[in-house]
Amino acid sequence: MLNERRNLLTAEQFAEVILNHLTSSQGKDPEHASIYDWRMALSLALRDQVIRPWFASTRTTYEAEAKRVYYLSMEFLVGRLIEDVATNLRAEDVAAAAMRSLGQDYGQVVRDEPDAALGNGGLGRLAACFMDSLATLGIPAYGYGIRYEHGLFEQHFKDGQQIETAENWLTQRYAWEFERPEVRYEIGFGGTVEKSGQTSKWIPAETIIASAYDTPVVGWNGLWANTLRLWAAKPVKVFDLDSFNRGEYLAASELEALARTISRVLYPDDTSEAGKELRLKQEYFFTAASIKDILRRLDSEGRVVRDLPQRVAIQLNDTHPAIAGPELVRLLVDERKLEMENAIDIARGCLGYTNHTLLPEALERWPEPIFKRVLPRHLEIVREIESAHLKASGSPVRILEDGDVKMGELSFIMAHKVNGVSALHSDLVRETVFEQLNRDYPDRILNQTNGITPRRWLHNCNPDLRILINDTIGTGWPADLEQLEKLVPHAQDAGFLEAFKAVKAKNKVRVANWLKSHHYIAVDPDAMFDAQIKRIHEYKRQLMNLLETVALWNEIRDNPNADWVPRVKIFGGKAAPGYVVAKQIIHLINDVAAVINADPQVKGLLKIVYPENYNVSMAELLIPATNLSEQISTAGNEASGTGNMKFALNGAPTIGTLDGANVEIRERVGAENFFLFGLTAAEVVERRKQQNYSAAAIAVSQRLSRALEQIENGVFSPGDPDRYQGLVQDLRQKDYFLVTCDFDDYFAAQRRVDSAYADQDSWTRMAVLNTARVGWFSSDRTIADYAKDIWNAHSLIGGARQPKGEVP
Ligand code: NTF
Repeated sequence: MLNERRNLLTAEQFAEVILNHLTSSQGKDPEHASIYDWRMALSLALRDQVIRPWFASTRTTYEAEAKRVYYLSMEFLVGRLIEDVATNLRAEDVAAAAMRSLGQDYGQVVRDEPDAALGNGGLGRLAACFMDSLATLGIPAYGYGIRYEHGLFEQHFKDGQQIETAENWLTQRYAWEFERPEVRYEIGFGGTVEKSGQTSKWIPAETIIASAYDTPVVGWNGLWANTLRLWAAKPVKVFDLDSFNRGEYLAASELEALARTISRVLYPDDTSEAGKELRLKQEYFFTAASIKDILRRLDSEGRVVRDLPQRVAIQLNDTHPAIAGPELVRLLVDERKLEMENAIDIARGCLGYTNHTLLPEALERWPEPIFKRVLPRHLEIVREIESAHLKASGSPVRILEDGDVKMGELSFIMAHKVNGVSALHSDLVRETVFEQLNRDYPDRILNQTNGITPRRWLHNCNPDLRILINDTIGTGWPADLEQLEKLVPHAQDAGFLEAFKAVKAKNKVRVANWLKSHHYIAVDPDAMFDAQIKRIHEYKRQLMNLLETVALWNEIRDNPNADWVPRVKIFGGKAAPGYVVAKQIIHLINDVAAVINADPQVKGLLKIVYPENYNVSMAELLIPATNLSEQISTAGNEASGTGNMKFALNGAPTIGTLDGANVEIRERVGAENFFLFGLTAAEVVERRKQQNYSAAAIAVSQRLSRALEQIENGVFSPGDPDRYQGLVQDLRQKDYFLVTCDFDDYFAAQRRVDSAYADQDSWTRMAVLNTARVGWFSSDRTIADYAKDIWNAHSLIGGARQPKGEVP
């Protein structure tokens, strides 16, 4: 058990470490160092402090013969790390003082760090929060993923439209990682399967190298550190000298370029066709490397494969690493000579699968011909897995169907536990996508409601609120977030409410200044900040928010003398490059913003801002400054949401539907502190069965009709009046996500928000109660429950908050 916190360095000592790195690692003297050099020196100095707990954790795990958790994820949306590491080491004051003593502005250096944008959205950010919580709870764990050279794209707006450029976070050195050139595995693709007697051997046609890069992830108080191991693709043969000598210079480097393609970019998850084969290769690449690494570690500890389920828990973050099942079975059967059924059982004993979406287009299916071309032996094994399943359960559900390999079914059948990510979502998983499989394996599905790390999402991103909370209830909450309940009585205390309001006001000024300096937009920090920041998707209904904005604009102009509550509508988010409708929605937001923001009649009352390139760091800035959190997806579509938790934690009440984790947030904060509207998931299903439901909804809503007509007649696109005809036609004729049906109720809920906001005391009380009552949504709670219910893994730090249940 580890329970000793190492003594912190003094600011003076730490300054010396920084200076040493500036000279020895960066090769600069203080006079000539750039902000980049200072940032590197600071990061490396912090990284040094993580090494000791990191080694100690590995040693402790080894000595305790503890079970390890392996979290396989195509995405880790890590963001910046300096503050994360500094605060988890409890060295933020020391680090800031050290930098000050060296004449540097700590905050500025912190903000110079580019985001590690190795993810799209919620799924990737969840993986990053889980890494923080695994380390905080002291559970031995590895995160395994891909070291994308370019992460997701960078978003720009040109004439209101999204433009994507390559994201270049790795053109600078990444201070946090250690390259492990000795940890490399050959990964094959394609080729043939050789049979001899009962045995099969895969002879791949093409081979590349998976090469490891390790980033230590230290938990709260610096007690424990795990590893995030990301794989980079490299060629087996780096350079072809023969081609070069023939003068074929491009050809000489071709092998390298081809191999590296595999770890170049992260595909936006919701596009359909593009790069299908490449994506399958990426999935196999990182999964196969991880499984090989897991087996190598098992071997090195002198264990046999029979022990796997006792030693190893592998969690599949969605279906992207689903090939882990067949790959593990392949290695056990073809290389370790186990019987097929035995191998399948052992693999299942290790595997858990988390489902993050019910959207059919996001449930992966690979056309058999592609699958066979890339992974011929795995296709045979999938057939074996399918027949073992059919035989054991008598189920009619197949993995191979209509010419596709269905990765959801494969993951379900190969996992001993399958979980959804909110109570509602898990129910829907049972009732819809996996209805039959749930009947076949009734104990397999369980719920694990998502969570967020309180370190990044309150302690670090909202320093003034942190101080206020510390002063009010003490400092235990970052490791035990439900202690925030102790704030509840303070919601009646006028002095506390004033202080809470002042924090929010200060955070809003910070955002107003940033909008002015970085985006040349002026906003009034006294206006209500109303934010919808997330990926742009039809089901998330940014379009409904925008229609409400247009309707409000009309209303204000019709009644200029009414008592309007000034609002700033903040949008943020990227659309997948191939998602045409989402990109049109972005264009429309920017077009509407241009017209409304230029209208003198609503000046000071209504403003739309949409800063480009939303990412984790922008969220950390915007969330603490937000008054109203928009969580308005069509019920039954948002698996959980985690932004909803971040806003509530930072004192922004939600306007939302009964979808995903909104349901549980509302139960906890209290219905009176949540602005509910809209159809329920069951009503959505019923409504979709009706004929012409959108036409009917539009017919009864004058406000909606008017807004739609304005958009389709070019009021917001005078130079190109037909620009949005298709978008509006779709709402009139189909409207799959029921924007029109929920519109009036949403508009009414927004007016309830207006009146509630007008009474600032009661609004602040609502905000406080949101903060006070969402402690349950800490990812520490989520991880403790995964450890108990799925992994049977345990904390190895004494005195830490233990996972509920038994501890060795
Ligand atoms: C997302 N899924 C869901 O859309 C969110 O509701 C949820 O909060 C996060 O996962 C985390 O569980 C995906 O990104 C994907 F890829 F599955 F569609």
